[in-house]
Amino acid sequence: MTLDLSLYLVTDSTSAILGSRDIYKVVEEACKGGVTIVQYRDKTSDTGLLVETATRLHEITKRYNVPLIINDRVDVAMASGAEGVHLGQDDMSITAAKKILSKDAIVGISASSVEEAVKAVEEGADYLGIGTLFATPTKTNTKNIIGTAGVKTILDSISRLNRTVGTVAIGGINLSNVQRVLYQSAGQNKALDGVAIVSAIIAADDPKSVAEQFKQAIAIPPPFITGSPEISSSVDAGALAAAVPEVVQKVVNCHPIVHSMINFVVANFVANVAISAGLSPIMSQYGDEAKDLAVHRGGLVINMGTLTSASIGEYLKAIKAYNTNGNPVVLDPVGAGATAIRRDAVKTLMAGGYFDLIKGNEREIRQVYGNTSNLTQRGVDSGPSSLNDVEKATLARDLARRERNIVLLTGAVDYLSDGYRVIAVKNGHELLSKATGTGCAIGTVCGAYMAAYRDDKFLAVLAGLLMYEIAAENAAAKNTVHGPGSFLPAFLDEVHSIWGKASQGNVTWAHGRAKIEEIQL
Ligand code: 3NM
Repeated sequence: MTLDLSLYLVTDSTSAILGSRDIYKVVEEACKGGVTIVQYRDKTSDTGLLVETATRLHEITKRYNVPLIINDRVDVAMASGAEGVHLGQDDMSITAAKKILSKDAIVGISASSVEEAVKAVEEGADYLGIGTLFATPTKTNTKNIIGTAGVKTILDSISRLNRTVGTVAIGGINLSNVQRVLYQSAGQNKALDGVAIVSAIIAADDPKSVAEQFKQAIAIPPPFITGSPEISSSVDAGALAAAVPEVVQKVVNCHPIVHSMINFVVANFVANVAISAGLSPIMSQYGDEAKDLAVHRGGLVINMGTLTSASIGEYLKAIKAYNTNGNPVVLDPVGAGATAIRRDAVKTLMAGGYFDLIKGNEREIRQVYGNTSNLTQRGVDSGPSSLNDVEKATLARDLARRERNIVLLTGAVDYLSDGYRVIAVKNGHELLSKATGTGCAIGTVCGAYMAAYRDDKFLAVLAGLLMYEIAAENAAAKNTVHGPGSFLPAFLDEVHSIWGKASQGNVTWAHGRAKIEEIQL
């Protein structure tokens, strides 16, 4: 039997998951639906019952040409004729299991860190069960919750070894996140070979149909992958700048809807910026509304500036709706490092959905990346910078590469990266930092730009940002502007003026204005 790990079913006989269903029936239905390998996992039954159940399961899986793997117990695998074992870190070693089992037996092992994974590959494991990916009620005594970023780190490390090994991720995988998991956890040279699923199939009313839906989902990229982003490590800043006016024209002519779950301090200002920029804003905080809003070709912005105990659940519902419809989502992790609640919120949101763009100041982006030694954030301000230009550019690139998205690190100089290209944007004006809402509105503008210009979301964000910052420069240059109070209305006027020109196909507003340069790292 060939080892196809693409849809790996792990059984669970507990009342919480299997309930009163018949394990044989569930496994047979799952095989009919297309699972490619089955692990019998039962932590409590006596050996006699384990062997009896494994033997009956093996009769079923053989009929579908699906290998059966036994959790933990080499003796049960041998007695039942199963094709292999799955070992935990505290079980018999791979070497010992290989000595006892037949030559072609499959030996897999759980790995939750780079060290465990590398050791397992060196000892000859046939595959690794990498996890725990996301927190899951199915197994609560897990060692590490590693997320897609942790899986990617492990894949990158083992891809450098001179032995290949199969890989599946496990923990909290379901139909709504499986495509994102496969997409975001892919390493530079090695992607997962499959996903391991317990409750999403075992507890399903119709395991066959759910297995079929997994097969379909696994076969195609996630819906939020639009256009054909050209991954190139070098940037022609001049060509990017030249492309911007046409992107702005296309966006304003689309009049895209932008749904901002934004903080209450700035909601009115941000809605006014959006209208002035030719966008169609809605400021709903009600997650269930997203189902209806996400069907339009619009964007969603999650801005956690005034987080409440109810916010996270509402955000997650909305993110799911936009991810499912393939429409862009922006994360603006306002004050991400300021409190323990916000630090946890960032982790929950990142585990709960895909963000096409993460936009934040230096401290926020560092917090999202997890690079927070010597870092405390007081309130929502960025505070003094502790990174130099190269470090900021590197941070933006590394976060974007890890999440497979776009990162905009804002400041006096903004750094924009898609994980490969990095550009510094030196446009804008100091007065933008003297009033609330001016940073938040960038998230809303960029969400709308990505929604309306899908061919290249990196260029879309750059276009939104340049439109915005050139408008700020124009406003600040007016002789009626003396400070933040007079700047804000002038800024809205200038955003509106660029909209007017762009909608007529007049591109002069952008001539010679972009101050962007490629950063070579
Ligand atoms: N092993 P579900 S997590 C069996 O981290 C198991 O090694 C894990 O269940 C690990 O698909 C897990 O229902 C349970 O979330 C996964």
